[in-house]
Amino acid sequence: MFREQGSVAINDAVMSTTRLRRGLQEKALRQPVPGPTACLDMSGSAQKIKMSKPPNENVTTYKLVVVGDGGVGKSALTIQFFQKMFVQDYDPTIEDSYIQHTEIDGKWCILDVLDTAGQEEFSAMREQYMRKGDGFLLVFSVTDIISYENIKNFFTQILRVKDRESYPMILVANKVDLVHLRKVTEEQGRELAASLKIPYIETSAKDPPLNVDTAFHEVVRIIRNQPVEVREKKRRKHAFHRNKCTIL
Ligand SMILES: Nc1nc2c(ncn2[C@@H]2O[C@H](COP(=O)(O)OP(=O)(O)OP(=O)(O)O)[C@@H](O)[C@H]2O)c(=O)[nH]1
Ligand SMILES: [Mg+2]
Repeated sequence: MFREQGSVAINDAVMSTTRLRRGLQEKALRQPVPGPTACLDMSGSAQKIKMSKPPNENVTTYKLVVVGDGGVGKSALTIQFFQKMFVQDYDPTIEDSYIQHTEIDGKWCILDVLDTAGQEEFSAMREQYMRKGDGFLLVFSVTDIISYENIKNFFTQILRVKDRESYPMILVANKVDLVHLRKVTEEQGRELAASLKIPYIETSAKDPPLNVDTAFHEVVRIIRNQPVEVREKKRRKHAFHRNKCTIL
């Protein structure tokens, strides 16, 4: 169903990475947005480096939120996507956010990704981040049947918070490299996705990564493919909140 992108940006500009771990807020890491970005074109037999246009100021920002139970690999996927490395250690997240310019299907955009806490003790924060998301990655681990069963709770909570019957989301079955520990089959994953009417993808955050970029890019595609009236309604709602004045 999914293909890896033919063109993979290898030098995307990480504008800022804010990490909030165990109550400690590290200083935001800021790097200047470089000029033309080199892209490694993996399509065809020969690999070639091509230069893409630098992003202009009018690029759209997509706020993506990664949700799912604790330990399913939300941070590993997010860090693999942004920093191209696999984090072996488990350090439970409170809330981490990453921002990056990137090119998806030939169009530049800003990806603002929120990596959330899966641990139950932080569940009170869920509604707040759900309100902010334009699209969601619902992650479970194929080695953890409970995380698979809990996906429905995340799904219904998002729809309730958004007051919508559907919303841009993708079901992500992570840790598929752990073949011998697998408890949830691909068929079960696809069944769940079909029942929720959202796309399904199998990933591994471990090196070599599988479908990690595709999972994030796919959510952006779903957001971009929303009917115009849904996007317009959202734009008007934002404008209303921006322009709202208080009568004293
Ligand atoms: N083999 C394998 N291990 C993974 C994969 N993804 C994550 N892990 C490991 O699983 C453990 C938990 O991963 P995290 O990414 O920290 O899990 P999380 O979902 O962010 O957990 P919380 O922050 O508590 O919500 C870590 O030891 C990771 O190295 C994967 O695709 N394959
Ligand atoms: Mg985490």
